[in-house]
Amino acid sequence: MTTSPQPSNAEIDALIVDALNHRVGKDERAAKPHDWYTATVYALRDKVIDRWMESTRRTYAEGGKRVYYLSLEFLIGRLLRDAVSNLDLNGALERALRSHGFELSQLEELEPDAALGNGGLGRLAACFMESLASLDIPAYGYGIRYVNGMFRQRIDDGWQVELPETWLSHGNPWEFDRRESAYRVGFGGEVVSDGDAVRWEPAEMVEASAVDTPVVGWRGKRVNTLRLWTAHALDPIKLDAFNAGDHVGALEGEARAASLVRVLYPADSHQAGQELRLRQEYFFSAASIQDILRRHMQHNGNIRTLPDKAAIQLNDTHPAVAVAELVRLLVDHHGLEFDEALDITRRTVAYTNHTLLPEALESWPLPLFERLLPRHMQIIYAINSRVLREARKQGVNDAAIAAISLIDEGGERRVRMANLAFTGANSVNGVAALHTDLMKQTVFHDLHRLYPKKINNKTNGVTPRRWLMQCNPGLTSVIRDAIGNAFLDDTEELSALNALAGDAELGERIAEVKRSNKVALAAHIKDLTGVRVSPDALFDVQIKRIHEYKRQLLNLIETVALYDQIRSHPERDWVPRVKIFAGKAAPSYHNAKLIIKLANDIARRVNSDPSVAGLLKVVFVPNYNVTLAERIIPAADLSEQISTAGMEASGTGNMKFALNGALTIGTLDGANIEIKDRVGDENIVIFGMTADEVAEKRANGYAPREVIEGSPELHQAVEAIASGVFSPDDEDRYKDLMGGLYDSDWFMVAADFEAYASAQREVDARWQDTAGWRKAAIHNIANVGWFSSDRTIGEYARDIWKVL
Ligand code: DL6
Repeated sequence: MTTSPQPSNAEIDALIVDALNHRVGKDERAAKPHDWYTATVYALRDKVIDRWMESTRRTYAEGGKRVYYLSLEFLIGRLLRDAVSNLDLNGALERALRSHGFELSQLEELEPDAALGNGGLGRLAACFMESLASLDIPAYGYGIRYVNGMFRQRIDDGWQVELPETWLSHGNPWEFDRRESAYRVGFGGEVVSDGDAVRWEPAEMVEASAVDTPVVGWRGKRVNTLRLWTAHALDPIKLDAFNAGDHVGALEGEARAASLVRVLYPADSHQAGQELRLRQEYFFSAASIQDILRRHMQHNGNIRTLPDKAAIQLNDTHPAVAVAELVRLLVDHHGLEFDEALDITRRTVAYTNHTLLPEALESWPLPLFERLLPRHMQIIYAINSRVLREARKQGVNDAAIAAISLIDEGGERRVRMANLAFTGANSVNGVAALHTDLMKQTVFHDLHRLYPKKINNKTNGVTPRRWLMQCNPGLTSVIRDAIGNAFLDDTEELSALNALAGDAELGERIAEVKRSNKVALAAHIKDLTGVRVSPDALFDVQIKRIHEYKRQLLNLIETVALYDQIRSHPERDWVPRVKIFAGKAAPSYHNAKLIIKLANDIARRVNSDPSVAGLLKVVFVPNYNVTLAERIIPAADLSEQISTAGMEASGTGNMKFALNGALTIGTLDGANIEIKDRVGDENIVIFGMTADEVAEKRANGYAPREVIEGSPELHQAVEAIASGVFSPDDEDRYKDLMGGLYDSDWFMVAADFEAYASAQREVDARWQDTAGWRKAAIHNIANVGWFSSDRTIGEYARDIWKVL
């Protein structure tokens, strides 16, 4: 690899001024801060482009295998700091901007968050893209360039209000419009027999055209491409209609195409169900597969070598239709026999599962699927008949055959996308050890018996560049002073800190950094919510999507119980706490929205009660996104990872907090288990039922009413909420929500309450032992280097893609 020399300060300065003058079109005196921001990105982009071209040339010259990561979501957040830091241009850029009266940090604030994802799944895709480039693996990410990404959340009188996110309103200097890389994508129509061959004649066509964003790896080693598709009508304006006075009808095709890329569906854990969603899934899958085949044929000329040159990873089932699309193109366009086409597809495609929640497993009504994608329906039937034939040959019983089938025949017939992805892939992976085991035992039980070698585990990871070095430069610098720089290139080198965990001076320095991060967060919270919080209190944080299985409700009920306890026993030595919540609820998820309102109602009451002043504050920080996470995580003391065991596939926030020195209070769920194994039992606070115990309790009849009534603390808190103590303006507001706990409590809030409350008191005791807490924080930082997405991607690369 050849690397371009680092530019001097003068060169960077000249690049920025040149970009300002010639690309933004502004004179230095007239330029506004946003113009300087845009010019800075352009200047930096030029440096990125050099390496991008170099990487592309090298990939072509080496002729190796490429990785293609298909994901409906890429939650990339801001890109400026990422690029500056990975190219090691912080110093030069800061000096150049200062000479014009700007701080880099000030310009960074002008960059909108690219919120092209809902949460964990989309953020994982973004971390993976960065790690792929950092590990020098030639890779493309494929997704959709949504005009409106994840909605902006405003809190009005405690309620979530959804507003459109307009991240493109000032243009996007990071992206490159590639109108020449365009493909046709069809919908509907019919399948026509043509001798031995069949031909799909779609009723409707749109054009997918590529918009590329460079993804810079650590130390600029490689720059890969994130290729997002946008949509156009083939005939953007029907002139005859326009001339005949039908001005709206003339533009209908373009509007219809634009609707495909207009919005990201804001539901992360239940399937959206609408036709537009299936259209989006097919649109981006079809464009991506065409692009992959075009590149393969251009450079290799032989379709049969595809599995040696391409590894296609499906991020959940959203791109599962790509299996049928690849088979279709191999058979209908490249003239292969069906079985060979399926074999090539299987050797090329792999699938990652991210959830076991039944409501999140995608399936489509068969009539809808058949109407929209008639040829793909035929192909799915053909795959299904082969899979079921194989199952019968192995003596699989009828119940298992029904579970394996790609078509759900129970009730309205539906196409099961997880079964399509499973049977069309050579590898099916879960995202944490427990999740992978549960996949084998539950949703894929019968498919796993038929294909016992497919399921494997790849525990998630996060990029340490964004989630340590960039978001927490203070901590990074203290660690460098303590153990040197090796951890910058291999996060597992953080383990050298273990030997220093008892070093009081190091503990003090890390605590100082934490405090200054808390001071900064406190100021931000004051700006956003008007609430004043003390940086000397324990910052207890639960930030993530609002979902009943993540159990923000357990945290809130315990907050109310704590509030009652402090008022009843003011004489006790309470640990001052700030309870920090943030997260978005899917707009149609009633209980999740009510939980946001409850957090805000509790906050209003607690924060205005002088009897707990200085001891308890509650804040709900609006509009949770990547940038907000980057501010909150470095300032957290306690990380709440309290999902019902067996329900959180992995979690990645849990890894980010531990890496920044927060202690976890958590259940034995998802990757918490692996975090516990690495940081050690004494450096994490684990409570509650295991996944097996949850399953057993559900199976054997669980009586939450008895549990609630048998626990005075819980009973009092639940009754206070139910009776309107926190909602005097509408006393019945939480009656049904609390009633649900008495009647069914599917998420085991009551069952885990006592254990959770006593775990919180254990946290208090640990916090009061300042030296012990600091030591535990250091052991957390030291032992979670394994959760780097570099390690995860290394495993995918070796075990699944075979590119390392
Ligand atoms: O694998 C990334 C992430 C996990 O860490 C979370 O535990 C899991 O909930 C999340 N899943 C989703 C929605 N899945 N679907 N479909 O975001 O994936």
